Order: sequence, then structure tokens, then C-alpha cells
Amino acid sequence: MVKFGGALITKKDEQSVAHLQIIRKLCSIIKEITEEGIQVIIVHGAGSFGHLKAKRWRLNEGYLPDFELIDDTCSSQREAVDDVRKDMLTLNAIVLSELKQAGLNALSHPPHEWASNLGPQFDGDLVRFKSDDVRTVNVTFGDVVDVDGESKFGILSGDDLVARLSIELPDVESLVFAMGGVDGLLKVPPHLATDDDLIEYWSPDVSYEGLHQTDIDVTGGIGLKIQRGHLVAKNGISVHLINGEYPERILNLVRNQPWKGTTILG
Ligand code: IP8
Repeated sequence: MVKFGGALITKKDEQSVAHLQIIRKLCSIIKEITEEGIQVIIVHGAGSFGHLKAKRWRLNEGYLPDFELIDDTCSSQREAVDDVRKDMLTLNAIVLSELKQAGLNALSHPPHEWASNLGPQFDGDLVRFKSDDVRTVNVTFGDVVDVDGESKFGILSGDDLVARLSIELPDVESLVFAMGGVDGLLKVPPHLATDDDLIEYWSPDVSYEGLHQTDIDVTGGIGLKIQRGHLVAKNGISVHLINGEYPERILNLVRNQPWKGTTILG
């Protein structure tokens, strides 16, 4: 199970700009992993294709009957929901096209079509992710999904999707969070960190620092990754945080060769 972080595959502060070269490199490494006989499922984050508009329209708070914004490209939260879903499909199409160019049989599962409600116990049948063909890569992503009750909709993070998929699908061995701009979990804020500040093994008694851009993010940033990663590790699955700008580190992990990053202990 590999999560492509939104901050890795997009320019986080520029609406709907993808880092095509990074996506391409990641997809070619995924191809190499499948050539080792290991099947991969990909979940990708939203980055600037999701968070900016979702934040402006407060979609993470659900339906707000009296909320309006002037001077925007859409005129209601409902329209913003449709726009963010479309933007996420655009980002997903880029990832899918790169996987296909790498020679993989990539299948997309947009959450707003099959999932509802929020958090790691969201509703939705995961059977669509089961496949015996190593060249088939099932792909899903953080999205705006329908929510029961007055909220009507909300943001289902890719971090919740990877948690449920890792725990509930049979035979998942490892979960890798491929992140942008950091080598793993750090003891000090990323801009102050040296090589010595990388936390190689994390368990709840180890303190860490991460940058959570609450002005941009509508989901939980690094804190959510750690919480969900820990939940998965407690289920006996190996969980790692790796700098996705050097995707060969993921291949090294899979090949049992030295790699750089953080392991989350269960
Ligand atoms: O980037 C967020 O998913 P994440 C999804 O995986 C949207 O947390 C639409 C903002």
C-alpha cells in the first residue's frame, strides 16, 4: 500500500498544479516493485487540487446553510463540492495516465462514487480493491464524500483510506507514506533539521515535530499520518515514512536493502 502525499505530487500553494516529473518517477518505481512480484495499491492525497478550495468553502465543516462567499468561481458550497470532485478527478487522471505509460493496468476508484462518511471507519465496500494480478494497480484518493445527517458532505482523507485498506484487505505486508520535502519523521521542525534529526523508529513515547499548514490543509497533516500509521502498525503491518522525491528508497525497502526513512512501530 503506497500513499502518494498531496504535498509531494502537487505544488501545495498553487491551485491545481501537479509535479509531473515526481509522479512519473514514482510510477516507474511502482512498476519495478510489481516486477519483484509484489502487488501495489495506491492512494493519493489532494494537495492543491483539493485543499485550497475545500478550505475556502469550509467543506471540512460539512453543509453550512448560511455560508456564502463573494467573488469566487463558484457560488455555493454545493458547487464547490462538485468543483473539488472534478479537480480531484483531474489529478487522478494524471496519476493514472503515468501508471499506464509505465506499463501497468491502473484502475481508478473515486471515493465519492463508492464511499460515504468519514474517518477510518467510513462506509464503503473494499472488495473492488481485491485482485490477483500483480500488474493491476488499484488507485483511490482523498475526496469529498457524502455524509449522513445534517453535514451532508465532508472530506475523507487518503490517510483514512490507506488505514482501512491496509487493515481490512488480506495479505497487506507494508504501508509506505511517500512524503514531499522530508526524509521521514523529524525531531525538530523540517527547516531546522539535519541528518541526525531523523527518527528511524517511532513509537508513541517519541516526540516529533512536523509542519502542519492549517491555513492550507483541511485534513490532519503529519499528525493524522502518524495516528493512522500507528493504527495500521498495531495490526501487524509494517509502516514507513519515506521521502518520495527519492522513490528508489521505497524500492530499497522492498528489496531489503538499506533505505532512509522512519518506521512506525506497532
Ligand atoms: O490530502 C484530502 O485528502 P488528503 C482530500 O489525503 C481533499 O488528506 C478533497 C481535500
